Amino acid sequence: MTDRSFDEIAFKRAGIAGQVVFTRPKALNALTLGMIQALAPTLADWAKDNAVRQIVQWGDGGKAFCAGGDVRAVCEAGLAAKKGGKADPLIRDFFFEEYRLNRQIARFPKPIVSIIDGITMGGGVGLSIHGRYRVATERTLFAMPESAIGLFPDVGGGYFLPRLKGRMGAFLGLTGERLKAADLVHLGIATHYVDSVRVPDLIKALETEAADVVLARFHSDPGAAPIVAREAIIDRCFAPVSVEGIFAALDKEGQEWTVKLADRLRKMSPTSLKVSLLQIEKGAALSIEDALRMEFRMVRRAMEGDDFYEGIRAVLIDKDHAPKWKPATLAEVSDAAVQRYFAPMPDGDELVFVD
Ligand code: QUE
Repeated sequence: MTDRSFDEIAFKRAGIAGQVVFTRPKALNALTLGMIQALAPTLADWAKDNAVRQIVQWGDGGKAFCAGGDVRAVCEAGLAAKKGGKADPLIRDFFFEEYRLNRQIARFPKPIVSIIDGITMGGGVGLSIHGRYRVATERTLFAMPESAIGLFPDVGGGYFLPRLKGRMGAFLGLTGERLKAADLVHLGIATHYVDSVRVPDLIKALETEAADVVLARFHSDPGAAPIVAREAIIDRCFAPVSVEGIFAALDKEGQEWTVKLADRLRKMSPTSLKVSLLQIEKGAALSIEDALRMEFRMVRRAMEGDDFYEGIRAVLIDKDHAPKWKPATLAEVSDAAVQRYFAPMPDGDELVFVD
């Protein structure tokens, strides 16, 4: 019944497991609206199906779990609409459906095991972080890189980032820092570590045995976490409540690492940095639903601006990595412009959840 195949995602009931495979390896399994629209109803079926005790999801191709949302398609739709064509529903629907799926995963009544073997960024983080278990391997590369494309750490970043220890969430959300397995286990982002050669056996075991038991048996030590040596500096430098304050703190620190980090941050969208920092501050007190509702307001404002399209052009289309942000400096990003991202849209369109 729930064995369904689409060209970008596949589902299989195997023993006590519902299996989800992302099958767009050439696009690093970046999440399309079609994948979201196939996954959401399948999860809803599995939630009610007593034969399904747990969910396991992974990516095809050995390179990525899921590299993000298919933001290139959203960008193209947005640009066409800006050129005077009619508004493409994809711009709104992609994020609407994606964030609802993030919440469905967060509230899912059965364990979800995400095998984050390879690139796990942006939208791929949203598919995995809200579930019960994340298994990292030696190939895992995890990041919330949206500030580089004029966006902000969405898919529930407003919920999970402020819940990481110290100021780690602000650091990850603003810089897009890429983390490997040992750091992920240390921070609690990954719940387990398994060498990638053992992943097929792990998936097999999850067909017959409860996830907690299987994972405890397969887990091994990922080694020392390099981030530990930097936690104190990160907590100091990302404590300020303003982006200008963060730059001042990094400059004051004056180490080779903080100088490089500040240089990297200066290449990010100034609007994204300010909006993201406020998102993470506000999100600390929000439920997952309220955080996602906030992010849906934010993303619709981002689609009205210029930085998202310029970021996609610079990073994914022309690949010159030289975006021309508007505004180009932090000083030009007014408080009013930042606040607008958090206000309801005049059309009254809000993210709504259905059970
Ligand atoms: C920042 C991002 C994303 C990114 C690169 C960034 C992102 C995203 C992709 C991506 C990667 C591979 C694909 C694809 C998109 O790259 O969110 O379609 O095949 O999805 O610097 O936020």
